Amino acid sequence: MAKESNKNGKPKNEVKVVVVGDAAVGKTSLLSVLMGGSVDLNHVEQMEPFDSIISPENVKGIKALEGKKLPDHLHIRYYDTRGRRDEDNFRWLYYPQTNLFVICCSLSSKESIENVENRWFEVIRYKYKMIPFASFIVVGLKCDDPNAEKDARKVFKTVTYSPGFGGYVQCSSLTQQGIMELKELIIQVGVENLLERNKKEGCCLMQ
Ligand SMILES: Nc1nc2c(ncn2[C@@H]2O[C@H](COP(=O)(O)OP(=O)(O)OP(=O)(O)O)[C@@H](O)[C@H]2O)c(=O)[nH]1
Ligand SMILES: [Mg+2]
Repeated sequence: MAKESNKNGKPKNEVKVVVVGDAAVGKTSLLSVLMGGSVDLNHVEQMEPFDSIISPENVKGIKALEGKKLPDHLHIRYYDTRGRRDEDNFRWLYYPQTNLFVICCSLSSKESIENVENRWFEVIRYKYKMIPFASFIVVGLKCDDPNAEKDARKVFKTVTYSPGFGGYVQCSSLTQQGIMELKELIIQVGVENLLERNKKEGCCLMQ
C-alpha cells in the first residue's frame, strides 16, 4: 500500500518520540508502562522501538488539537535509549527526524536533574542542532520516592524558556501517578510538531 511520507522518507502519520536521560533514571520502565506493562524492579534491558496508536479518543479533550485535521492511522513510534556515558557516541543515531524528545531525570537523583540542562539539552540543542525543529518535554521520574525533589523545575530553569519546550511533568511508573498527564502531553506536543513539520517539509508517496 502506498503511504505518504515527507521528503526525508518519514511517514507523515508517525510521531517519532526519543526518550533520553541519565542511566537508571527509569526510561525503560516508563516505556513499559506506556506500553501497558509494569515496572520491573530489577534492571531492565533497552526496549526495541514500538508503536502506540493514537485513537480519536486519545485526542479528545486535548484543546491544542481541537479542530485540527489529523492524518489517518496516526501513531507514535517510541525509541528507548541507554543513558550510560559509553553510549554517547552512538545514541545520536536515533535523533534524525525526531518530533519529540522526552528528557528524563529521576527526582531522587540531584545529578540527573542537573543533567537535564547540562548534559541532555546541551547535546540535543547545541551539538546535534535538533531544536527548534524538534520539540521537547522534561519528565521527572520516580516521584514516589520519599526523598524525591519537590521542585526540580527550578534546577533546569533555562530550558523552560527555550523554543520547542512543551512542558514538564512529574510521574512515577511504579504507582502510575502522573502517567495519564504525561501521555496527553506527549500526544499534544508530538502531534503539534508533526503537523508543523509535515506542512514545512512537504510530502511524496512511498510504495
Ligand atoms: N521507585 C521507583 N523505581 C523505579 C521507577 N521506575 C523505574 N524504577 C527503577 O529504577 C531502576 C532503573 O530503571 P530503568 O528503567 O532500567 O532505567 P533506565 O533509565 O532505562 O536506565 P538505562 O537504560 O541504563 O539508561 C530499576 O531498578 C527500576 O525498577 C519508579 O517509578 N519508581
Ligand atoms: Mg533503559
